[in-house]
Amino acid sequence: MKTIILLGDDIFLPVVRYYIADQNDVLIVSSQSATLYSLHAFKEIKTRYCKNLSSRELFESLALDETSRVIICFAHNDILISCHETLREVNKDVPVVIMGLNRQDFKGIAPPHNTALFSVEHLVHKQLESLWSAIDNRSRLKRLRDINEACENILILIQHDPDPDALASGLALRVLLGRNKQTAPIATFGEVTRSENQNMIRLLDIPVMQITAEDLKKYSKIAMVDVQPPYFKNQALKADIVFDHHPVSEPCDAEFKDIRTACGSTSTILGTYLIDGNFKITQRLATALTYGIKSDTMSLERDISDTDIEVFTSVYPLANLNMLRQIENAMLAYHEIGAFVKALKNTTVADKMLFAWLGTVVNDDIIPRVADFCLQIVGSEWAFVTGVHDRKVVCSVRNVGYVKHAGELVQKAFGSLGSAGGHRSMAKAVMPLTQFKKYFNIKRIADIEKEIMRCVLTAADS
Ligand SMILES: [Mn+2]
Repeated sequence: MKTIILLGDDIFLPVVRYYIADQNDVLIVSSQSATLYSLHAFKEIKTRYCKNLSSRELFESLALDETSRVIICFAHNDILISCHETLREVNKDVPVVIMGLNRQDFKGIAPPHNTALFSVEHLVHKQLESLWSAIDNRSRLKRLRDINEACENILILIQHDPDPDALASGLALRVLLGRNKQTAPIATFGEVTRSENQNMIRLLDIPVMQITAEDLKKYSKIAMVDVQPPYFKNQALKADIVFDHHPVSEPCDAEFKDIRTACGSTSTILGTYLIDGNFKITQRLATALTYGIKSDTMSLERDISDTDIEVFTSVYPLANLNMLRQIENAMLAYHEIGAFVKALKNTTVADKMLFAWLGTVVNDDIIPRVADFCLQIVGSEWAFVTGVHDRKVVCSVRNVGYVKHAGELVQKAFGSLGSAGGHRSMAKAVMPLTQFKKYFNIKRIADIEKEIMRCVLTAADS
């Protein structure tokens, strides 16, 4: 294949020189004899001097066809345009890459399907950004290691009913710390209730220890993943290490913290450390991370960032997809089906907003699951599912993503009553039951739903 490079400016020489090293039939055309002279050392490269790189005669003499390739390199917009136009007058079929320094150089060029634009600025910018963030991650990793080295054991604490993202993050953190089940156990104050999550624990061998506040004394440090200290309000816990993607409700003074709300999962955040730190990602870890990211982002459909996609793309090919299917193929337990039935009997739709009431629930984990489900009901762009759990009113919110910001709406509606916030399409409000009843002067808990609706509709209107 013949490659012709029209070298308008010397500045591109180092860029193309690396490229042509592995091409076999290259002709470099330049209007600067000094440039061509500098290429004489490379015997295999053919060169040609041409005073006017936009001239019709030049392109006619090159005998181009669709099997050739042309790279046009200019640092000036006007010459780039005239060179490309003349080339296209002579030959419409040859594939062309136009190389400029920055995007400004492409102004006024409407590339046909077989012309592509490439700016050095874009390449460098993208590459540098990713290098800086890799360095950032490695520096943080070093700090993490320093903390880690100074202690005997670390407890990895996750939420009360751990979900796949928390389990995968726990496993990833243990790998980052270079520890095992004994010196860095994953623990919860609650228990794993969902059958998918129990499957994940069994198939990927991620045991979760059930602990009490008493047990905490046995550990030199506490790391929290996918959760932050305010979650454990009653226990007044202090964390030494925090990795999370949930919004910060109260700042915490952990020795090490990495909280990125732009990420769709905590698995994503830990995944970047594994990748940038060149850790070996085993099939087991890759399967866990893939499932962690998938389940928190509804298979990359909800509240994701470029980082989520990058990490997912790295771990997915390493994962055991058969095992993933086995984990996901979980059934609903009978008591869980009850919550769905109850929700469907108690729905109200107003302004494409679906409200469902679950009453008192045994596990608060069922509330977001019902909310996910309700969003599939025709005509609903929003789902607000409310239940009472542990003397708190919990309202789980989902939306289709192209409407108002869920976190902001929930904050506006319930911010003064408890903790309220979240992402673009998923959010949550947790409000103490006693204060809620007092504030709205409610006697029966069945009247809570009415007030939830009123608050939401008022906030949505303002
Ligand atoms: Mn999560």
